Amino acid sequence: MASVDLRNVGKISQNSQHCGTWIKNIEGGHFSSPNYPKTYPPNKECLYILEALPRQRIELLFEDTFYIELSFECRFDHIEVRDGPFSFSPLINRFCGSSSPGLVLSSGRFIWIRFSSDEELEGLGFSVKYTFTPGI
Ligand SMILES: [Ca+2]
Repeated sequence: MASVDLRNVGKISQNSQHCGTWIKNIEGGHFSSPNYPKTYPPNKECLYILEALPRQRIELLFEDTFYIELSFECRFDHIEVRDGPFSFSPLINRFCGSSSPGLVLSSGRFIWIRFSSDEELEGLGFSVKYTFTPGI
């Protein structure tokens, strides 16, 4: 884990729910935060790992309708996107607030995405369309 939200220490097992999926659908598709475009629940963590075919890259297009609780350095609620299959793959960015990330590209065939919300203040979340495109 890149960071620990100290507000949740000691409460991690309480109300903790997980979601997300491993996506290999070569036709592309989309996924969103729980309940989108209605408010996502608190204490939620969703992990998505996208896997394209060898020699492909991944293109993510975030919808303009986007809101994740805004905080300094997105340390509370956020969506974190990494360039690879692991939680320690190079960080592309961490997103929160009302401005949609728009287009995000991987350099290889994997992308790692984690959405996490803490115990208070929620938003409508995110929706993202993904496509797998021919690589370099
Ligand atoms: Ca929150």
